[in-house]
Amino acid sequence: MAESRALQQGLVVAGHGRHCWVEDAHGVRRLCHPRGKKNLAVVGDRVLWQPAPGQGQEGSIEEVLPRRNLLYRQDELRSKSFAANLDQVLILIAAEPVFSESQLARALIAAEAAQIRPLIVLNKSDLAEPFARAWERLLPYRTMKDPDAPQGNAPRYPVLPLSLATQSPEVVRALLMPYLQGRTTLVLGPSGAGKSTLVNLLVPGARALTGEISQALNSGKHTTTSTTWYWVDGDGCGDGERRTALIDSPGFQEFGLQHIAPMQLAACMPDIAAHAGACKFYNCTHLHEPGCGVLQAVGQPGQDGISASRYKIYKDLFAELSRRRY
Ligand SMILES: Nc1nc2c(ncn2[C@@H]2O[C@H](COP(=O)(O)OP(=O)(O)OP(=O)(O)O)[C@@H](O)[C@H]2O)c(=O)[nH]1
Ligand SMILES: [Mg+2]
Ligand SMILES: [Zn+2]
Repeated sequence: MAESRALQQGLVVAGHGRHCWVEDAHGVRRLCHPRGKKNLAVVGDRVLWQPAPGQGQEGSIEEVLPRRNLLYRQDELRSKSFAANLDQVLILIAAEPVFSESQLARALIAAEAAQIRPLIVLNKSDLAEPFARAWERLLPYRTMKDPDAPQGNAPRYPVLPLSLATQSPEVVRALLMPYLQGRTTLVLGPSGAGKSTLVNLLVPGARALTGEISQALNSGKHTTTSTTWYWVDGDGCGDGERRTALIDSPGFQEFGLQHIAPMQLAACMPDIAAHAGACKFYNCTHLHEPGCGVLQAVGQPGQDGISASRYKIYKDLFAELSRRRY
């Protein structure tokens, strides 16, 4: 009895209310219940668990192991964790429904704050006109430079066009696998962008519910209702090779950033940060100060300027994050 109930390491692959599905070293998944309030785990967490006595396949989570990172949003009233221990977040938006630039910017800021690298994919390029408009709106993101890159000219965020409805799985794989291979990637984006369609395409047998199916079943607006981990390379993997994983998530509408201090904002927006060094005052808020390098760069033509829409997002967010708490 003692041996069979020994603690084992597992990976949280899906959430289910307070409970979650944990995958063991053999790839077997079982429903586990958290012991106490402290052990609330999220997808991507490594946990220590043990089988529950006399309950067949179920188990209990005894400990959540320390996280490398956690991507979450903090709305006015609640905090929502997306997933933990990520290498990357793939922000999937589409030509239709028209994406909100503010939501895109917020997702990028949350990723930067958690030190998780983002990748932007614009889906539904088969819808030519709305796609052209969306691609144009992404110009500031396509041209944003990486202040950390040695050359100084590398883009901060890869921005890729895609048409999951019309491109073959081979074409999609050729385009995306260089970014996904050997990494754990959370697929994040608004409802209807095609997140589950992408997972189904890259993970044969995933059978994640997609829009058409939910419409047929007459269910609500959000097709995916819980976050789920998928292995992209099947069960077998080469010795020592890191496996590729994709995490499907429900579409988001709200994206609160209450966990970020207003003065931290500029550092999480690379196009703003690039000009903050030129400000006269070290504690410049970039809102009204004389000699502000950021204000000077707003609306400047050319690739080094800050677009008016990005600066407005900065200003509005600064006000929103200053209003909160205390
Ligand atoms: N025209 C077009 N439609 C697409 C494309 N990719 C996906 N779709 C459709 O978009 C709809 C939504 O796709 P889903 O994969 O369910 O979207 P989702 O992002 O998972 O949505 P939620 O689960 O609600 O967050 C479905 O009807 C898809 O068939 C595309 O490239 N072009
Ligand atoms: Mg979905
Ligand atoms: Zn300034």
